[in-house]
Amino acid sequence: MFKDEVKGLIKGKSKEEIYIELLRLTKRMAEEKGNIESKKKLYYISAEFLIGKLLSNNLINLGIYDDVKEALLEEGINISEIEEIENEPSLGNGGLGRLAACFLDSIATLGLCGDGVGLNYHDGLFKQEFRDNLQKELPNPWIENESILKKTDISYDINFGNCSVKSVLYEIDVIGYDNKKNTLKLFDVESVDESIIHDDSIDFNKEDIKKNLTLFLYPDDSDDAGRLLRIYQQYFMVSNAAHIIIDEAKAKGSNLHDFYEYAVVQINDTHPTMVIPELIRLLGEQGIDFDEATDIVSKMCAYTNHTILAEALEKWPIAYLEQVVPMLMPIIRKLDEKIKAKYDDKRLSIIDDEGRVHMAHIDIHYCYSVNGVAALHTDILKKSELKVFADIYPDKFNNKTNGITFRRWLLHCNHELTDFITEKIGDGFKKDADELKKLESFLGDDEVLSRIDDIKKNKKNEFVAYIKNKEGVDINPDSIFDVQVKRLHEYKRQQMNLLYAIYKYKQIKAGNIPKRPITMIFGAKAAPAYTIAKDIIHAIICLSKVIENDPQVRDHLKVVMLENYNVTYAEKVIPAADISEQISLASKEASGTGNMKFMLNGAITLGTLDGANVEINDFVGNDNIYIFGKKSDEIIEHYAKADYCSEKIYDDNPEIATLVDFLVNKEMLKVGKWDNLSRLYMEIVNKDWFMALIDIKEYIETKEKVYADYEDRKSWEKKMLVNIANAGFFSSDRTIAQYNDDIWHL
Ligand code: H53
Repeated sequence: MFKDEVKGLIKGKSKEEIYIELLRLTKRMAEEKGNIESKKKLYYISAEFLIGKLLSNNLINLGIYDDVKEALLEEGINISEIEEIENEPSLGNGGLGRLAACFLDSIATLGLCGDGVGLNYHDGLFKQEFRDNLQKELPNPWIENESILKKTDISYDINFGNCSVKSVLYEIDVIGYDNKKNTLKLFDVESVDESIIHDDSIDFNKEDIKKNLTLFLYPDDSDDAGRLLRIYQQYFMVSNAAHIIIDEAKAKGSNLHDFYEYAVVQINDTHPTMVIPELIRLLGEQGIDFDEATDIVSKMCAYTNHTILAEALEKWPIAYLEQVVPMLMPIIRKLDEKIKAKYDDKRLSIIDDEGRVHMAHIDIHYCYSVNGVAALHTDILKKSELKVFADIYPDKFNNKTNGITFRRWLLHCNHELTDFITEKIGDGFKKDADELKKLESFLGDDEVLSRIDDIKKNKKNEFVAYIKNKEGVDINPDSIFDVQVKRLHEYKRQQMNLLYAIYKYKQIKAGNIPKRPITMIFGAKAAPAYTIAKDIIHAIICLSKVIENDPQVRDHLKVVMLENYNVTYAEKVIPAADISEQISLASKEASGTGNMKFMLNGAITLGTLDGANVEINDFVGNDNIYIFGKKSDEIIEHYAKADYCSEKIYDDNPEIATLVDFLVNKEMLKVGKWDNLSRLYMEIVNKDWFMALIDIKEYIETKEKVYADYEDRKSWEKKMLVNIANAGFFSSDRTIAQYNDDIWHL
């Protein structure tokens, strides 16, 4: 029936018109479903929402995907051709933003009343292109004439120290799987002006706040103007959020003295921290005195820490805040005075002796919950990184291990696997992910095992066709797909994987031909001002060229650097992966969520005992994961003692030195740039802040074992099945249920 309706809608239309018809259809149906309502509402504030394309996911959550797919097929159109037309929203960068998107999906699916609040970046995170084997950043305009955004008439006057802007609110439907909807609220400035950006560069006048405020996510902050712009963005985001939270609570009958019964705010990383003083300020305007306002706000705000990297724990100089948000400074000073009056430990202060405001300290003192995002991460927060705080607030600290939405990361991106699982254990797992465990009863069933393998082969073939079409790259579908896709950062150690690729190249040159060809796939964007990260990308691309030019090696080893890795690319490459690289320096990856997506799609993890890898290991057992490298305690000790010396490892281990030396050898310099390659070389030899060399030996040995084990197909297939069967815990439905039970109480 419904299929016929869809056929009527699309008959005789072009693909672009069909996309628009389906977009309108999903919007209509979402409207009919209506909003999830409750007295108390969650506001999930985040600088990033990496939502990915929405059409197919919305069709799945509305329960009409199969009908639409068939209706299209009957018109001779594959649904993937329509998916291609949608632009991927550019509202996020990495795990933080993708987590926010998965959470919104689960919140709606569980029928909890909760909206996301963020900014409507027009050019988003930059688009990555490779030119001369280097990353080039371009604007990434993604908003179409008719898009998923719905303009509202909600608007606020937002006042900064030296100017005012008018905001405008856009909304995106967040449709629960078989449930009603919530919204993602994205604030924009009315006066934003995309024309100040030129096509070929992301440079722009950073001082023209009225025009530039919502152009880019994470504008370059290597100068004062860039840093100030980030504060403008953050305040704009949270001031709008604070206004709308108050308005909605009042509309539901709150007298504001009972505000915390109407709203709970989840603060993600420190970017939204200013919501705390801003709410106190606005409550003051409504006649509530400082102490009561502080008490109310502290009862409704919760903070999630997503990293222990000092660089990501923001500390803003008072002078910056005085310039952009002078009205918040008296409040921040009072909040600080309360702490200083109570504790004489300087490490607990909000404002330090150098006149910097520690945003995370505001969160920890004035939120009622502080959580980490994986068991190990929370443990490190409590025992070392935030120990002084955990000691005074033992009850505030809690763990919420991250999760991923299975709607996108299984049902949408891997229909074959979804259907096969359904065939074997029914479709209960779609709502209760723990049911995947039932798959383990098939461990002895050869037919099931080969089907899992066939599905993987199909996904590899599909990926091969996709990348050929997109980038013109040829990949051997029979090779091992060894994949590391994530933000580029030294702590994630793409450079260590690169050193392995060099090792393998040299092995092949020496006549040690691998049993099966290997394809090493990288995908990563480097922050525009992060020089070494960009050098690592350059070196990976250069090595791929060196290999490509070498007839002795290229049939056995291929290195591919995906251009402009994003959610859409992830949805293609993750189901095709054999090996999931999760090789961060132990203690540094708060959780990771890519690791969970790979596991769910039957890739085997090669990783360190870091972040959620630890929990994956606990679930699948040592035989179904490859763990190597130093443990987090040891690494934390090295940092404490400052006794790590990469130069010593380099000097004492000629076999390691030759790998590093390769970076600046003749072949590499033929295709690459001396400045970049030599800088990376020097960095690794002299500094290696994230200790690639400490684990390289063990990494090489372990990876060799992984490749060898891959040849025992039956036992590998079992590993795949065990990984899929044990992925249930990593559903974001579980994570969100825990947030709700322990923190939000919606
Ligand atoms: O957040 C993810 C974690 C991951 C962590 C990531 C993250 C960002 O993407 C950006 C900033 C930040 O502080 C942390 O690196 O380990 O899984 C979601 O919690």
